[in-house]
Amino acid sequence: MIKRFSVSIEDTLLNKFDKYIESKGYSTRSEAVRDMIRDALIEESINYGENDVFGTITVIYDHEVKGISEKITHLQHGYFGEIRAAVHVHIDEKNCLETLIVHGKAEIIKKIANGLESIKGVKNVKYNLTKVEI
Ligand code: NI
Repeated sequence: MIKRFSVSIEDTLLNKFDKYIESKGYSTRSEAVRDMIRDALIEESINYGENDVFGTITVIYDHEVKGISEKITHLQHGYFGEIRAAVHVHIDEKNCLETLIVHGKAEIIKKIANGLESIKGVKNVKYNLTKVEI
């Protein structure tokens, strides 16, 4: 069931919002507001909820740093329950990119990302979490 509600908002803020949603390709404000509400609730649920989350962790590292590949593999084996898949791309002669597809408690996923980041030779780690439903 769809419900309607009205929102009071300053002119300038509404103008900025309209430009923003136009740049994102929304055809109505309602569509944009619904997506923003969903995003906010998912974000809240990821950070403070009890249920498992899905996500990716992307790592960029220099594979020429001594022992780095073993350290990364060792860390990943410690979380075999959470790491569902891994994709490895050789960026150039020395740099590698690895994306892990993960599933589990958000705090454990963040722990994996932090663990990877602390390995010497790892240049960048980014993670992205989401949920099936809110
Ligand atoms: Ni590689």
